[in-house]
Amino acid sequence: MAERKLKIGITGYPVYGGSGVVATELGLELARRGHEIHFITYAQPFRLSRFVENVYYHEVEVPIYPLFEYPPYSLALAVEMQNVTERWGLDLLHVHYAVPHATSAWLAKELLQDRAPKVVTTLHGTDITLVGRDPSYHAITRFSISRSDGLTAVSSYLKGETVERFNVPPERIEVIPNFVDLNHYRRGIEPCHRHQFAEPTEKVVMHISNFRSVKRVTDVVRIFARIARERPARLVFIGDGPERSTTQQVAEEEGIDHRVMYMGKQESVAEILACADVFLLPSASEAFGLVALEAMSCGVPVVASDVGGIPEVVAEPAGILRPVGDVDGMAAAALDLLDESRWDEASAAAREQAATFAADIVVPRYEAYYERILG
Ligand code: GMT
Repeated sequence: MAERKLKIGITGYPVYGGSGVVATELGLELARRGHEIHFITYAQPFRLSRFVENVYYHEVEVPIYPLFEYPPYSLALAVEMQNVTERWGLDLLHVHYAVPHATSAWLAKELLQDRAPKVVTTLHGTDITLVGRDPSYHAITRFSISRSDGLTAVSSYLKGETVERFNVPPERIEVIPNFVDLNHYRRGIEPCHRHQFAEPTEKVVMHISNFRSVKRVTDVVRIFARIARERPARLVFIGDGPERSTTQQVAEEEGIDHRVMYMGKQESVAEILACADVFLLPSASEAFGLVALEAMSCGVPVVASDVGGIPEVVAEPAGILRPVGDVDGMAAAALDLLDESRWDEASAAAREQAATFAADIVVPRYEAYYERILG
């Protein structure tokens, strides 16, 4: 339990992506530790489907008007942050993903003046490496993060990118990695659905993503095709997005489409992940790779790109990293990990490595950081 109970407003993308998952899970963990949490977003966070003590949800309403081709969500969010802070006496606003949340938080502070709470912004990835660097957003993102009272990044890699591309002094950024609930993400949870995906003699290869080009999902298919040539296996995809049809096309070209299963978007992935034998993450860029951590927590060894923050999360013998695009190397690595002589050790190492990112270890680091910012 925390020593001082704080009132914290949390904003993130409620329905998509790892940054939204982290924002929601952090809020729930903090609430469990006795803090009062106010989610301020445009939709109910997708992992918040039941009543939880100490947790409140404030929906940001964005009125539409014929003049608005693009309704100004950032403004409506700033006003809701102001309202919630005034009404509930928030100590802190913690925003996840800088664009546009850090800007809305700065506006809320301006509106509140001497009643303003402290603002902490957590940088997650493309808010720095892609979207925030776009000339349309760079100046406002740089300004807004420089106005945040606290800045955290999910990996040392992302901190380095922020220092370099946004000219932020390194001492302004605290690296606090993402975390995982070891009790929820684990092997052996019932019911295990493995028989839904594969015959007992087949290996289950898995990938979860939003099928954006940065994930290189067609590499997943090509890696799998090479695995399937050597041993009986199935590929299970979870998630959906723009590259889905290209992926199906490549699976047909490789002659393995009958071995591929598309599960679409799933609210809860732990019980499916726990059925996997190896997880593939061949992304072009990844600030952290939360899904690799969740897989490892389920005792699933990972084959991933040696890029961005991934080496801070996945290390041998829990997984194997290969250069981006090295489809042959990743297939050989997956076959290595799937080998009966190696799998048990890799699986145990994956779980052990995931334990170093346990919520119980990481969440207190956020609490300590809040205390520092609040002075
Ligand atoms: O930046 C994105 O692509 C979106 C973001 C998200 O909301 O899923 O993903 C980033 O944040 C995750 C949670 O911290 C990280 O695990 C992902 O590695 C990171 N994605 C990228 O850097 C591409």
